[in-house]
Amino acid sequence: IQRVLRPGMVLLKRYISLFEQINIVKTCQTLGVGPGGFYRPGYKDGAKLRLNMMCLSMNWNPQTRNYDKRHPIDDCEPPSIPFQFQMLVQRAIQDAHCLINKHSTVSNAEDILPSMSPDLCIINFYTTHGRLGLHQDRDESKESLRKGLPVVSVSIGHSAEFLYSDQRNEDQADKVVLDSGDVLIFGGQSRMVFHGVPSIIPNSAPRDLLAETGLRNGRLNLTFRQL
Ligand code: MD3
Ligand code: FE
Repeated sequence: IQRVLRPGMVLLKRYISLFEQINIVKTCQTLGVGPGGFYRPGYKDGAKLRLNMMCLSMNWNPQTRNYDKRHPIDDCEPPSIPFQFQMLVQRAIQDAHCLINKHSTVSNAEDILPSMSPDLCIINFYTTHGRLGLHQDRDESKESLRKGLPVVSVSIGHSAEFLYSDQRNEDQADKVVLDSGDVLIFGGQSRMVFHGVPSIIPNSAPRDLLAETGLRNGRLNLTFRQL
């Protein structure tokens, strides 16, 4: 049930094996504790985001909306993006291209969904009360946005409702559920779409994933971008 939701927006359902999901959680747990790790960011107006965040390779700061070589709280240099994550992103884009070729008559899937090589990974951790309001991601470079270089998003743990829309309005938004192991790719024409996570669905994670990782009531979302 892999789907092209819109031009440039591809959902690869249950794409990541349970084994690989467990590895990703363990990697995030190892990288996420201590200096350079997860923290609860705030916006410019002082409001806190309803999630914990950490970044790999570069830091993105929600408060300044700038990129930085160092962690906003403890001044550490961020860990690099593990090779295993880089490979996953390349494979997902390739498979999205195959899907686009199957469902359209374009000569080159690259024209609908360009390839990219990530130099930033943002890891969001939501508990069951976590949420993220509708927003656009437009802090990447002008070239990156102009080319429609995609964001590749990986969901692990409890499922989330995900809204996306051409407008900032939640009532007109389309909704899909993102389950553990799903990969969602946003590029080309869909790169500037409004999107958000209105709620996390409690007790929806694979039981074996919780047993192996102690993820308890959380959801991890990894987004890969090229700045
Ligand atoms: C569409 N994260 O990190 S992932 C974000 O579940 C973000 O944590 C959500 O929105 C989360 O900025 C949604 C799907 C996603 C990520 C980035 C996008 C959709 C996107 C960028 C542009 C358009
Ligand atoms: Fe976003």
